[in-house]
Amino acid sequence: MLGCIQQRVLWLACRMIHEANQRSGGEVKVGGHQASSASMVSIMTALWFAHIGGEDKVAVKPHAAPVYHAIKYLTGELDRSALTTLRQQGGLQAYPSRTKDPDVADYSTGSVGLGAVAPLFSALTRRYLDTHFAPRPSARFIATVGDAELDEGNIWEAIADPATEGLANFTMVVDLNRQSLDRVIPDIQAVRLQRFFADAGWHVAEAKYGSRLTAAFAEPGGEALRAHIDAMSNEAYQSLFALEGDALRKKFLDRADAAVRGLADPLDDEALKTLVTDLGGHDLGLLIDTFAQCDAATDRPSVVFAYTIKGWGLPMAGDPMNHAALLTAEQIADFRAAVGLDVPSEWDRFEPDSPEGRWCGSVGGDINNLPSPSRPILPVPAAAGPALVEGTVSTQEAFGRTLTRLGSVDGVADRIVTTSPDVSISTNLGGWINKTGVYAPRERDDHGGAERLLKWAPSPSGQHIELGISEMNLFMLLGQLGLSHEHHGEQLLPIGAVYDPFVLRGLDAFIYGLYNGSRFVVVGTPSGVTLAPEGGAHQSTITPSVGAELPDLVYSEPAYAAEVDWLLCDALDRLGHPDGESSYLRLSTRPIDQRPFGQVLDRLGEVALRDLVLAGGYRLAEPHLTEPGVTLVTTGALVPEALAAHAELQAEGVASSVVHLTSPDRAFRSWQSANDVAIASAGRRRPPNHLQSIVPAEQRGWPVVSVHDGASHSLAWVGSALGTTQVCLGVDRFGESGTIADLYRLTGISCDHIVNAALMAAAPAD
Ligand SMILES: Cc1ncc(C[n+]2csc(CCOP(=O)(O)OP(=O)(O)O)c2C)c(N)n1
Ligand SMILES: [Mg+2]
Repeated sequence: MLGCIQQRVLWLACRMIHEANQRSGGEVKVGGHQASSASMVSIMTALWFAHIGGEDKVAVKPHAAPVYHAIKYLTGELDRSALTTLRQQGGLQAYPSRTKDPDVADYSTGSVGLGAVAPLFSALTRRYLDTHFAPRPSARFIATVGDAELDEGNIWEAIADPATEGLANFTMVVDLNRQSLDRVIPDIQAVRLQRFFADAGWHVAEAKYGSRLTAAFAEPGGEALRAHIDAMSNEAYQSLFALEGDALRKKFLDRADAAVRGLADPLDDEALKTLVTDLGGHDLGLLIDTFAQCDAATDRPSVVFAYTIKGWGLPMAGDPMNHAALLTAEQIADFRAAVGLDVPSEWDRFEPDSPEGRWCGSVGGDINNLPSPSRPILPVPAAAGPALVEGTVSTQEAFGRTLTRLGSVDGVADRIVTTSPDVSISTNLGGWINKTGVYAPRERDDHGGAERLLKWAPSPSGQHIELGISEMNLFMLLGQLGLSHEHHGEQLLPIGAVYDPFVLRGLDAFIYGLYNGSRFVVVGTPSGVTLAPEGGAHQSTITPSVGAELPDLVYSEPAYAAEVDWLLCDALDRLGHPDGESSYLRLSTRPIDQRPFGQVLDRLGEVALRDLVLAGGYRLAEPHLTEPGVTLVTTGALVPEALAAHAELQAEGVASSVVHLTSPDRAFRSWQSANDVAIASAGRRRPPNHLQSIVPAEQRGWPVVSVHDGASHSLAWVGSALGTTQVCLGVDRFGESGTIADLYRLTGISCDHIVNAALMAAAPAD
C-alpha cells in the first residue's frame, strides 16, 4: 500500500512540475526538479505515511518541494486547485515556504545547508522551553537533506557545537544519491562523512542496500557481490541506471570475479537491473525500521545515510545531467498510464474507501498543519529605567544595563533568552548573565574565573545560551528561538549579541531567519572604526546597509543611553505584534557625554522625544543664527563629532543644525511610504516623511552634510528626502589600528572634515 502511495506521490510531483513548465510563455525557464524529487520520494513517503505524528517537525530538502505538496494534497491539507499553481505568483513556491505556501512548511528551505540544521536548533529551543516552562508534548525534529548539502560548513559548525549535544529527538536523513547539481560526486566518501557524525557523538544509521540485495548477499557468492558493488566508482555505479539489457550486464560485470558472474548469470536482464539497483533509500520497510532505530537512540542525535537514485523510477534515473531535466510530454503520458490514470483522473486523490485512501485520510487527520495563532503581546515597558541625562556612557554599556533591568520586569524577564558566539562578556551581557545564569540542560561546574566576578554556573534555569565562535550558529539559533511560539506554543524574546563586523559572517543564516518569519533582536557591537585600536579586521563599515535593506528588520543606531533603552524595549515589544518585525541595534564602546541629550529632553519632554527616537530621529542641536546654513545629519557614535562641528560652524558664523537619526532605516522608510503611489492612489493619507517633519520648512533647502561611522552611501538618501543637495562623509576604506581621532581623520569623518564639507556645501555656487 505504501508502495502504491509513493508511486502516486512521485506522479503528482512530476505532473505538477510538468504543468508549471507547460504554462511557461517562454519568457524564462520555469524549472522544477523532477530528479531531485524522485530521489526523496521513498524517504518522504516513509516519513509522512509511517513515521511522523502531529507534533513532529520536518525540514524538506529544497528541491523536493513538489513531493511535500503531493503528500499534503493526498492527506487532504492542500486543495487540488493548488497543484496547478507551482512556481506561479500566489501559488506553490519553488522551495518549501513557512510563510507563503498554503500547506505551511515547518521550515522554509532553499539555501542548501540551512534547512539541514534548522530543526536541530528547533530541538534545542524545545529543550530550553521544557526546562523553563511546563514540558511540551514530546516531539521529533527531522531534516531531509541532499548529500551535496553536506558540503556546507554551517552543518558541521552546528553539529560540533556543545549546545546541540544530546538532542536525541533530532534526526537528519541524508538523500545519498551521489549527485549534486553539476555532477556525479566522484568520491563522496560516505564512510568519512559518517565518521564525522560519529565523532561528534551522533548515532549513525545506514539504509544502503534494499532487501533484494541483502537477500542476495546471503546466498553463495553474495559476499563477492557486495564487495564488487562497494568497489565500483560512483560514476560507474550511477551509469547502470541509464543502461538496459546486455549493455547493463556488460558494464556491471566489468572486472567482476567468477562468484559474481555465477550469481548474475541465471538472472534475466530485467531481474539483474532490479537487483543491482536495489538501494536502501527506496526500500520503504527498511527506511521505516531505520527511523525507528533512530528513535531508540535516546541519548544523542541521529543521522541516516539513505542510498538513493536521483531520478528514481523515471527515465532520467542516474543520468549525470538530470538535475534540471524534465520529462517530455510523451514520457508524462507513459507515466500516467503506468500509474493507472487517464487525463480526466490524473490529478485525483485515492478513492476514499480504498486502502490507500483510508490511510491518507487517517494520517492526514494527525499530521496536517493548522495555522498558528498570533503571538501574545507581552507587557514590555516603554523604558527599563530613568533616562540618563549626565555622565559618560557608551551604547554598549547602556545595552547591558537595560537588559539587566529588564531582568526584573514581571512577565518579560522569564521570556528573554540571550545568546552569543563566545562574545558575551565583550558585548556586555555580563550583568544579565550574572543575574540569570548560563543555560545547560544539566547542572555544570561554575567557571566564573579566579575572582568569581561572573556567575557562569550553567544550569537548566539559565537564560543565556552560549555558543562556540560560529556566527552561522548564532543566527540559526536566533531564527529558531524566534519561531518558538509558532513551533512550540511559547513566546520567547530572543536577543543575540555579536561583534558587528561578524554579522556578515552569519548573514545567510540571518536572512534565513527573517525569511522564515522569525522574530528576534540582534545587537551588533562594537561597530565601525570607532573601535579604533582593534584595527581594520574588526571595524565594520557596510553593516548599516544590511540592517536598512533587509526586509522584516528594523535597524537602529542610537548614541545615548536612554535611546538604547527605548529602542530595545520597543524592539522586544514589536516581536509580538502582528505587524511587528525583528530588530538590529548597531552599538559602540565609545563613551559619550549624555548632557546634550538631557538638554533635548528638557526641551521636548520624555514622551515626545521617545516618539521621535522610535520614529527615526530628532533635532539634537538648533541653529543659533537666522541666515541659511547647513543641516548636519548623523547617527550613533559620530554624534559628538557632529555637535563639535556644529559649535565650530556657529563660531565661524555659519548656521547649522544637527539631526540625529536614531534609526536611519525608519526615517528612510517613512520617506519611501510618503512617496508610495499605491497609498496615494488609494486615497489614504500618506504618512509624514519623518525627516521633513523634524526639519522646519525654512531649513529644508539647506545643504546636508551626512556623516556616519559606516559607508558614506548608507545615509546618501537624506538630501533627496529633504529635497536638497548633500555631501556624504563616511568610511569607504578598510580601517587600521589607531586612536579614535586617528581613525576619524584617516577615514574622513572627523570634526574638521565635517566643518570643511559644510563650508563647501554652504558656499554659494560659482
Ligand atoms: C547555498 C546554496 N548554494 C547553491 C545552491 C544551488 N544548488 C541548488 S541544488 C544544488 C545541488 C544539490 O545537490 P544535493 O543536495 O545532493 O541535492 P539533489 O538534487 O542531488 O537531491 C545546488 C548547488 C543553493 N540552492 N544554495
Ligand atoms: Mg545529491
